[in-house]
Amino acid sequence: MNETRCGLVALVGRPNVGKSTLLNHLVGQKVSITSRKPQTTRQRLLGIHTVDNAQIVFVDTPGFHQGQQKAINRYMNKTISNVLGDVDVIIFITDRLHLLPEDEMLLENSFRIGCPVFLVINKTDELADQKDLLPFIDELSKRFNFAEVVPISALKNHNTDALIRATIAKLPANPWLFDEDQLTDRNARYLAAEFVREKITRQMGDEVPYETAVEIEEFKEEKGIYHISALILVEKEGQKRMLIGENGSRLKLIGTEARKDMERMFDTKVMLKLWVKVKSGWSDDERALRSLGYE
Ligand SMILES: Nc1nc2c(ncn2[C@@H]2O[C@H](COP(=O)(O)OP(=O)(O)OP(=O)(O)O)[C@@H](O)[C@H]2O)c(=O)[nH]1
Ligand SMILES: [Mg+2]
Repeated sequence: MNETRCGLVALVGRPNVGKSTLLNHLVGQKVSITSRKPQTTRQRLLGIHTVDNAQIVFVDTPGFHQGQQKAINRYMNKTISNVLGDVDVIIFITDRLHLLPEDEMLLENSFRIGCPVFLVINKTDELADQKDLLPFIDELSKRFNFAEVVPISALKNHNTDALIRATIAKLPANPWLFDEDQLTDRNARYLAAEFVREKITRQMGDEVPYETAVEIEEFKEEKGIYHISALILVEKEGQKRMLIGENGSRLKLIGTEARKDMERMFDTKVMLKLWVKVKSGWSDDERALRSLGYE
């Protein structure tokens, strides 16, 4: 067998450009939650793709944003700069054909690292004419020295193979960091909590998701069945009422959807119980964040 290659590859970009959708396609399984709402991903998560002699360790990051100043938002931006410190390739993702101030900042920080930086233009399925890409690519390539430029559609899985090939070409010769069948560094408890948070984000109006955290209180296996109990923390009493819904209908729907994802991921039957509790101020309280696992 050839010499093994392995490296860390960061996926960075503004909120909502499709980083987690892309990660899931690259890994071939949903390990990172996604939604139409910005700031869905809160913590760094690895997605591992092993093929032939190469292991690509993709790092999904929270969307880089400016403006919000709560502890949770600061934590999310800090996560990105920590990740950038030790990666072998940076994949910068955008979903529109001009740069916003956040993009400029992120690009400057990325090029400062010194590793190859790829430009990935996502959501090409939404373009009226693929030719519109060219002037944007031209202009950006004059300003920045991208190692690769790859237009893709993460959703439709277009051109993601080209991205994988280009990435492998930049990986250093290294022993693999993970077993070849491992897909993520996160454990089952973490994924279970995230699946619940995804359903809340997808099913609730704008305010609730940002003020929600999910904590797994019980996770045990009995006769091949996983018994999982999750506590949903919200900031306000009204949010609790909305989440529970009339006669518990909303919470039930969230639970059913989350359970299906868990059963797919863990490949076993799951009994899921959900609880909702008001804990005001958790999202702006450093200690509360730590106790929820945002380290
Ligand atoms: N049309 C289209 N939509 C896409 C594509 N990729 C992602 N999306 C959608 O864009 C939205 C955001 O996707 P995410 O993967 O959650 O984006 P993200 O960059 O991880 O967002 P944050 O975690 O909030 O930073 C979702 O509704 C996706 O379905 C694509 O190639 N085409
Ligand atoms: Mg994400």
